[in-house]
Amino acid sequence: MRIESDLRKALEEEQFEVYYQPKVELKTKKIIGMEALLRWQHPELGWISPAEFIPIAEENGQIISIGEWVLKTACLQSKRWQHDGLSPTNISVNVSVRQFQQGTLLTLVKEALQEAELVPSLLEIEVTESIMQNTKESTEIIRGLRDLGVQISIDDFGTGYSSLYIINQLPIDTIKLDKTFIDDMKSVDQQAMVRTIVDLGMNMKLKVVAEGIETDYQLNKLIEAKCEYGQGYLFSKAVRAEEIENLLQEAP
Ligand code: G
Ligand code: G
Ligand code: NA
Ligand code: MN
Repeated sequence: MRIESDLRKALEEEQFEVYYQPKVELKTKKIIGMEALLRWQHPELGWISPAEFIPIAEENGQIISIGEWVLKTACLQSKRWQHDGLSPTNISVNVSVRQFQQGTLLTLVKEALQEAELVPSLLEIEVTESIMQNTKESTEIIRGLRDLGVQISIDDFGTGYSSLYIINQLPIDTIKLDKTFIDDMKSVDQQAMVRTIVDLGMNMKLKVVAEGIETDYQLNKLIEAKCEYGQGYLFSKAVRAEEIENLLQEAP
């Protein structure tokens, strides 16, 4: 398959770029962090969505080298923003189950932090509930990351089978309320669901970040539900690092 074979060249030929999507405090719209999101510009096919090529890279193992590159690039970028005098913000990086299973994640994270001379608490690792396929190993790795001082966030929260188990058993910092809950905020049932998850998060002393906020209506309903943080096109899509500098300088 074309994409699979071309993926092999993408790293060495520098076709990847890391984009950043701001994460904001909902009440003030103040930027409190960024999510690193990988982008691939194929020389002939143009932009290919990570939703398309990440699963392939997970399947054939290339996610290991790609993931390493994303993590190091994001850490170095975060440090560069600090050098440029922008106030430090938390940076989150998505990590696949496959990277968890590979056994070198802790070493890699340590290396990335050292290379960038980044304060560990500024790095957040985003994982999905599917890491629970390997409960014991995953729990150990998450503990190890926490011991380094790195933060852990559960992506697409509420869509997997083990949401409550995760909240109860893992030392995590943040849950990211999946976009599917936000899409349908006109429904009273969905509003109840969102309020309940936000309460659960608060009671467990977790940060709750709503994903995929696109309208003022959704924003207001989330604020009513006491959700404190969010991401979405209403604030900004994922943009290149240079554009983030403008956003941070404009910031109140
Ligand atoms: O940014 P976008 O909505 O196109 O991302 C599509 C999917 O690809 C999302 O599920 C997102 O989490 C995933 N993704 C984006 N960048 C990375 C990355 O660097 N590593 C991993 N593992 N997944 C990523
Ligand atoms: O799986 P993960 O949550 O990491 O994926 C995030 C994906 O959602 C990225 O591809 C990102 O570009 C996309 N995204 C972020 N904000 C919005 C939004 O407001 N609307 C839509 N449709 N997608 C969004
Ligand atoms: Na997400
Ligand atoms: Mn994510």
